[in-house]
Amino acid sequence: MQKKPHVLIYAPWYKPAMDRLDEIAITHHLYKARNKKEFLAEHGPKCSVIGTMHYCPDSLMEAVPNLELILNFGVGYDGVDIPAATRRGVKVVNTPEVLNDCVADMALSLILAGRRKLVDADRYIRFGNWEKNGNFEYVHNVHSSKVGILGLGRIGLEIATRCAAFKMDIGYHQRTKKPDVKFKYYENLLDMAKECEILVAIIPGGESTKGLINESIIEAIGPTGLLVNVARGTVVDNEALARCLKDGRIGGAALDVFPEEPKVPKSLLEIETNLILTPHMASATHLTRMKMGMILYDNLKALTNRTPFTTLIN
Ligand code: A2R
Repeated sequence: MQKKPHVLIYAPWYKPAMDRLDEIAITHHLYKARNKKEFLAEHGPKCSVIGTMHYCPDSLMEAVPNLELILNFGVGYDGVDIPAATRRGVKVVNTPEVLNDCVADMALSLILAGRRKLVDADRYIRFGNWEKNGNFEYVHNVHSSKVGILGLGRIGLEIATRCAAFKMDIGYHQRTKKPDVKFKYYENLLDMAKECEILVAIIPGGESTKGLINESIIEAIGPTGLLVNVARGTVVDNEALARCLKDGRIGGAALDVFPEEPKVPKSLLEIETNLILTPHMASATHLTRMKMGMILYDNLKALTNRTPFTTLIN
């Protein structure tokens, strides 16, 4: 019988899926340890795999000298030091595709809730304003509105399909024009922001996209516009967004991701209307999280069987 690999779990994921790893591996749960340094010193050297969610710096790889594989629960891997892994001959796998529909559903939920001001409307009733002040304010359409998708990749395309079903006018921006889609391509993000009423971000995080949605882009979305971020918190200049929301230079925003999760910038928390905040839950349904976990399970099995990894990044 083949020997089971030892896996260092840095950050836990969906438990029913993570528990399945115990069938084919011996897991060591670093996040549960009181003294992480001692735990790493004891278990690091016997592990050939690290399991994590979006994060694995070179220093963690250093503590696992026999490392062969990093299992990254999620499609985004901006927190995993890929160059360091490659330099060390370590393979990295992620969980693409199976979450496309879920993240797109969430993007649409945020578009609908943001445009129709569902969260503010709920508060309006709860604070007694309906009885006191009469009907809620008028809001903006979802249908017939112009949406600009920043990143028409796997998830972006699913968002576009849903926007089309809602009779929206669709455009997109990314670095390369897609030859096979009918949506309007904007070479320049600012031009798209000026023309659209809703801008949805669904691009990778990391240095190359940091602060891409800056104050000029936010202002260009405009006082009746909505920004939806289901990409990474770092993609938006959140301080600029808070300023623009405060003085009405942008109509609203709906954010599922933040630069230093689970912390949310104070400047955003202080804003009481026209801003919807959700705790990075776009792919967090039972079914999708199970599917994501099973991709990692299959890759771990591939390591033992010395067969090809299914979702190799490097
Ligand atoms: O730029 P392109 O032509 O490589 O298109 C990619 C686009 N993208 C960018 N667009 C504008 N400026 C950039 N600096 C930039 N970098 C990348 O993002 C591509 O169309 C899209 C990413 O698509 P996929 O690789 O298929 O990723 P997927 O599965 O849709 O996930 C997107 C992101 C993840 O990385 C997580 O951060 C987040 O959604 O959950």
